[in-house]
Amino acid sequence: MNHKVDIIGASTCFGQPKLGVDFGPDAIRYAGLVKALEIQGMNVEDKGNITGQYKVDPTLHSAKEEMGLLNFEQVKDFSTELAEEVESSVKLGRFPLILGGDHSLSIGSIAGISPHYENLGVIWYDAHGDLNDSETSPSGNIHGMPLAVACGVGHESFVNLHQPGVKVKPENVVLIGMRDLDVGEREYIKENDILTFTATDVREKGMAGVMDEAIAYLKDKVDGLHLSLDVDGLDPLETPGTGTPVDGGMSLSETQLAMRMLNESDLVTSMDLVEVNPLLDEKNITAEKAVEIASFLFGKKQL
Ligand code: 5AB
Ligand code: MN
Ligand code: MN
Ligand code: MN
Repeated sequence: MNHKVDIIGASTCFGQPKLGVDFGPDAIRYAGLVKALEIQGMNVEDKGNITGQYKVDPTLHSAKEEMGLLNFEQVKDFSTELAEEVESSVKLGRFPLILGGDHSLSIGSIAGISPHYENLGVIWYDAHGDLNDSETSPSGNIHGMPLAVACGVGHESFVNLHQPGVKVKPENVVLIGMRDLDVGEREYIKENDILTFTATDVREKGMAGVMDEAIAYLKDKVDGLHLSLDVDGLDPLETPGTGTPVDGGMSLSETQLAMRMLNESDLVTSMDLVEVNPLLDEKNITAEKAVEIASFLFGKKQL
């Protein structure tokens, strides 16, 4: 594990209609992220927040739509700025830990990371596949599209953001925790044979079995591994402060185990920790759990 960690706050809420997720990075800081990582021996630099040039518009619910994409300009502008910040962190040999913010931010984070690898792997830990495009999306919300964009599907100014071309090959992607996939997403997963573990697969095989398979699948073919963790991958009883909760999710202890196994694999080179919305939370517990999850990825043990 790279011990040099850059914390990059991705203060955006334009990928979905609920206000407050742009405060996620600060909520995670207030829950003690920097100290928790320093205790694990990390050299942490907090780079502050990226906000993009657009002001958050409280009338977002009537957001402007362009070709089936809500807040298209804002997301594009934000992602471009984030990609630059993330790339400069990777260039310095540091581990970018990107705090969200809604999941559309991964358009920018992955665009900044992927130029540094021949074969970037991605683990998408989420209730959702985030594999929609403007045609398959039931909502027009771009936070349901970033993984499709990374795989080269979607509006060309997203697909070619920061650097032209496909950022991640579908065969280098593993989905974990899936339990709310749209029709078009299921088709995309089948057509591209993406290694997928649903929430019930996790029940059946156990998290250790799932992570063993995921790590074995990725380890010899990728030269970098990006973990994109949406807190709605966990059950809403664990992480209520998120915009699109889905019942039947992973527990904190299953997630801790997954993070411990990833730490031991020594494969992970960057992470998004996203969809924490303090306005929907109870006493900041979702941000506290986000800190716990990151701590386990960076080596925290219970004994
Ligand atoms: B999240 C849905 N598939 O596209 C859509 O939270 C939900 O980043 C997307 O995973 C959820 O609107 C996006 C119905
Ligand atoms: Mn999700
Ligand atoms: Mn997501
Ligand atoms: Mn969500």
